[in-house]
Amino acid sequence: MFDKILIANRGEIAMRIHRACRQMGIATVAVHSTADAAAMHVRLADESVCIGPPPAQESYLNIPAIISAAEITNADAIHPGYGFLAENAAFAEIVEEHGFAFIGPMPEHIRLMGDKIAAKTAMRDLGVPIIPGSGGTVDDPEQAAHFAREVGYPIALKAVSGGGGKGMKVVANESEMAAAMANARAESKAAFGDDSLYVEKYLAHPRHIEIQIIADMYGAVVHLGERDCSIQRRHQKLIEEAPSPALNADVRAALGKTVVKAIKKLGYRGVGTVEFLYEDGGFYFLEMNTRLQVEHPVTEMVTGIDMVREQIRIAAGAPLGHAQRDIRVAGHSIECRITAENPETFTPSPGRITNYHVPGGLGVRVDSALYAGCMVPPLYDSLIAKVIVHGGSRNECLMRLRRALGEYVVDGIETTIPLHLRIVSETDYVNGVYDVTWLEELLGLSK
Ligand code: MV4
Repeated sequence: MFDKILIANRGEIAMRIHRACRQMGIATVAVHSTADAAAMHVRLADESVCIGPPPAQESYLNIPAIISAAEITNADAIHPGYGFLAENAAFAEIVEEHGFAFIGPMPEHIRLMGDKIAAKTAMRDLGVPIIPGSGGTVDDPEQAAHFAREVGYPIALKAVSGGGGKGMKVVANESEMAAAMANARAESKAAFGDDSLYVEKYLAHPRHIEIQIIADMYGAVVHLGERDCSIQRRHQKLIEEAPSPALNADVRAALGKTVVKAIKKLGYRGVGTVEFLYEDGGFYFLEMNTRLQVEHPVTEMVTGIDMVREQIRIAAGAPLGHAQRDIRVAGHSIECRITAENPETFTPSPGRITNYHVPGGLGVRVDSALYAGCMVPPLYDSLIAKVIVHGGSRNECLMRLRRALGEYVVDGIETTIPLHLRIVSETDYVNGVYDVTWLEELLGLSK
């Protein structure tokens, strides 16, 4: 096992990784920008190294500075968290070339899943259902229209380098094709420096459902059920839950089995999330994330499995600690992502926390690096806390969530707590009747 791990991240996820390490008797090294010198993730760590000025490009994304920090502190391994360098295959290679263990998948799998067409083709070949479409890129409107006639309108035009929501255009009929393609190409070129596009059948009201898997380096793979992440606005998730209100145990087991079989054949190692769109009883592969996710706590709460501990064990060469038959989804869990934003306009609201009170009680977990007097700097992601509840039933979660959100005091900045309180009392949300368009419709944002 590792003696010392460098945590190449900040905020709540650096805290989360530190906690797993401390519990396993592993020393931690925090890295931080000058803006985060007083941050809680730095205060808790056994050692810390300043790696640069506030802009992430010069600190949390500064690969030479992070490698140097690992060298001078004599760390054994580097955990990238999520965001920043977590899905950078070149970083994973550099970490290993310098003699440190990368706590994450092999670079080849990070690279494969970063290419949206290659990922889709690979998953299809491994027996995972995909959305019908062109398969490869489309060169001109005539070729795009050919595939569109094949799968039926409406279709989605997607950027090969897209992912995460950017660069998608919906085309309702053939007369719109040429203009939509020109538009999508220009946007994709500007956003990703690549204007290649592909065609897919468009699903109008899907749910976003993702399967969590864990694989060790000896070919053992298990799934930990699904998360429903359909409550989102502009491709930012706000609330996630496990299990999905839309699935039953048989559907879960069947999808889990398909995914485990594919991941096994792929020879994947580490934790991973296989994302699907779910509509009218059908699942369609969207993409695979090769990192620990923001929403991993809801899976931890219903399975009792510490996912960061598993990541560390797997990277150190330990076999999986759980067989599929031992994994049970017990009760229900819901997570609210609290951001430092105005709850109506979503304008960022950085600043100093003047007064702070964290909710607690049975079945309530708060993952955050906030403390009274801390600064929320303006340069990073606006996520400041995750309020996670666990209960015997979904209804028990909702009651605990309303109580916990009502108790949470974060003074000095604006937060999205009031919006979360509103959502968890909406009739459709309470009934579990929602899809990826639901929140934007509630907020009057849909086109
Ligand atoms: C789709 C879709 C409907 N049909 N593809 C948006 C993010 C990107 N990774 C995939 N996305 C979508 N792809 C087809 N063929 C609807 C979405 C989509 C969406 C997907 C997941 C979560 C939230 C979403 C919100 C709007 C649209």
